[in-house]
Formats: sequence, C-alpha cells, structure tokens
Amino acid sequence: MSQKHDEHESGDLPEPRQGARKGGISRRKLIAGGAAAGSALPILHGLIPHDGIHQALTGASAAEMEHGSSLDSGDMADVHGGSFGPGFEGPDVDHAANGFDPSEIVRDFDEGTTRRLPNGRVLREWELVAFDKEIEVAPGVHFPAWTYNGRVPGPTLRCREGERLRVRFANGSGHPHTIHFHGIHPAAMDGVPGIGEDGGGGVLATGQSFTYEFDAAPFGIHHYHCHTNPLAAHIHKGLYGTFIVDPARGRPDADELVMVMNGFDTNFDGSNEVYAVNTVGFHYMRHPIRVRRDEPVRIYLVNILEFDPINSFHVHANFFHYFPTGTSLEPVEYTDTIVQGQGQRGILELRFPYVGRYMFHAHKTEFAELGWMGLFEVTE
Ligand SMILES: [Cu+2]
Repeated sequence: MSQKHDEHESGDLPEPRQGARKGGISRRKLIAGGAAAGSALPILHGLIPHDGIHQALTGASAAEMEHGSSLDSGDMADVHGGSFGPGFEGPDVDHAANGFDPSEIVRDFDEGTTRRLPNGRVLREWELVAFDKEIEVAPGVHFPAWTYNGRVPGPTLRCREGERLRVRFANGSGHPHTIHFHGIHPAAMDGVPGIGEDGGGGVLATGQSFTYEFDAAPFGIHHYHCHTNPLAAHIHKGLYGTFIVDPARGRPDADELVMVMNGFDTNFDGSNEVYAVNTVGFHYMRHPIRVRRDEPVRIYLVNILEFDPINSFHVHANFFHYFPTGTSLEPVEYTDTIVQGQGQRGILELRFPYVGRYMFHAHKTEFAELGWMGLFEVTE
C-alpha cells in the first residue's frame, strides 16, 4: 500500500537497503531486519534513533549504523519462528513520563463541563492547550510530539446532539496551530489558516488563543486535528483527537472503547516506523483490553494515520456490526475487517461469546508487525 516504496511490493522480504536519509533506517529495513510479531520490539528498540529529533537532526553515528546493519542478517529466523509472548516481557514505555497511559485513554471520555443556557439549551465547554512534548511511542523510542493537553491522541471530546459547544484553545506550542473540527459549523469556526482571522481565529501563533463555538451536529464519531501547513507534519506530530456526538436518544449500554489508529515517523524520512492504536506500539499486547464475555462492546475507531493511504482493523475469532461515521443507528455491515482512509472513522459493536485472548490488529501485516496489534482478554 505504501506509495513511496512500491518497488518492494513483491511478496518477498525486500533486500535491506539504506534509509532515505539521516538516520539511515527505513521501515522497510525494519521489516527486512526480522520484525516478526514476537521480535518486533527488540528490533524497533535497536534500530530507531532513541533520541528522537536531536539525533535525527545530527545524523546517526557510525556505530549506530553498524548496529542497524548487524540486525539485518541475524534475525531472519525470527520471521519464521516468532511468537506473541516473547518480546512483550521486557521494559515498558514510561507512562508516567508520557503523562498518559493507553490503558486509560481507551476508556477515557472527556465530557467537559456543562451548564444550562437561558434558552434551555445545554452549553458544553472544554479547554485545550497545545504544547510540545517528547513522548515514548515504543520502549526506548522517543518522539518529539506536539500535543493537545499533553497527550497523544488528544482528549476524546464527547457531547450530545443539539448542544452548544465551546472549546477554548490556547497555543502554548512553539509553532502556529489551529483546531479543525469535523462536523457542521460556520467557516470562522473551521480552524483553517486564512479563514476566520478577522474574528480572531484562523491560524494561531504561539501564545494566542481562540474560542471555537458551534452546535453539536451531526451525531456520530468525528475527530479534530490541527490544520496548519505543512499539514502532514502538524497532524502526524500528534495534534488530533476523537470527537463524539451522541444521538439525542443515546445508544444502548455497552462497554465503550476509543481507538485512534496512528503512527510515527521517528526518523523524519516521510514514512512511519511505529504504528499503533492510541500511540504506543504493541501496548495492548503487553496490556490486553479486558472485557466481559457476552457483554456488548462498542469501539469508536478513528484513522488519523499519516503517510500511508489506508489503515484497517481486524478482530480475531469474532464479527462486528459496523456503523460508518456513526451517523446512522443501523449498521451497514457485519464483518471482521474494515478499512479506513485518513480521516475516516466508524463505530464497531460486538460481543465475545467465549472467554480467552483474542488479537486485534491492522490487516496490513507490515503495520501489525511495527506495533499495530493488541489483545482483548475476555473473562467471565
Ligand atoms: Cu499545528
């Protein structure tokens, strides 16, 4: 699927080659180095520059190039012999230093604060602050992120159809940013450079702030992200989050989860080295998502992945009902795999009839092997 590396889409493992620049490590080289499921973490740890942007800017040292090359030939056996257990028992990322934990993000819905307006409508308010922060996206792999409220993805904003919404945004980052919401709203509230500056909106320089205000419509699962140019950089650095508008009459009770499919170009070569749900590669392999047998589970799924045209979601040993964009209460598909382009999202509803551990992952094998896989742990 990669647009940039189609010469390698042969089905065979490609020959190791030098990366595009600087650190000399491409994701294809990661795959060639034997990033099978069980060995991917050590491979990632060994190959990706640990010091993020600083190292990428100065270039990798000769010793690190040697380190990377030495892995190319030595791990082919892992491609054929990998298992899911080994590789997930070593050091974890430092969630405390990150300031967020994907095991909490997956069930963290931010409903803001509400009050009743004189006309009877509910006014719902949030405060978002953009700031720069280094985060650890796989054990030992650091990334110089730009964040909303210090986390990637940003908070999952949740409201109800018909409410009035007010989002006060302050830009504390060293770069200009906006918040562009998906949904229906006036142009001045669209968070796009060159539109809305007359009213104090549009692109916001460091230290500036703006309050976005609009109605919650339509109901469904949407998202928000920075819309400053260059857009790929501003999105993939981490400025995005999920925006859920519940239908006025609500949805049936369920164990609700939010999953943002994302990735990170840790060596700035224009392609991702780490893929994930909710930022940390392989997190839910180390920390399975616990759900109850026969209880309804609802997954709010968003694809914000940059640089790759398509992402996908597959669950093992089960099927789900799929509601694209969540804008209908009737599912359109009963399946075990869906694909989403960037910006697409949808709601998945399912039950697990049997206890046990069940994988979920991108059905793009390369993404799965570079971090986008996890487990549901179904208990009584
Ligand atoms: Cu931005």
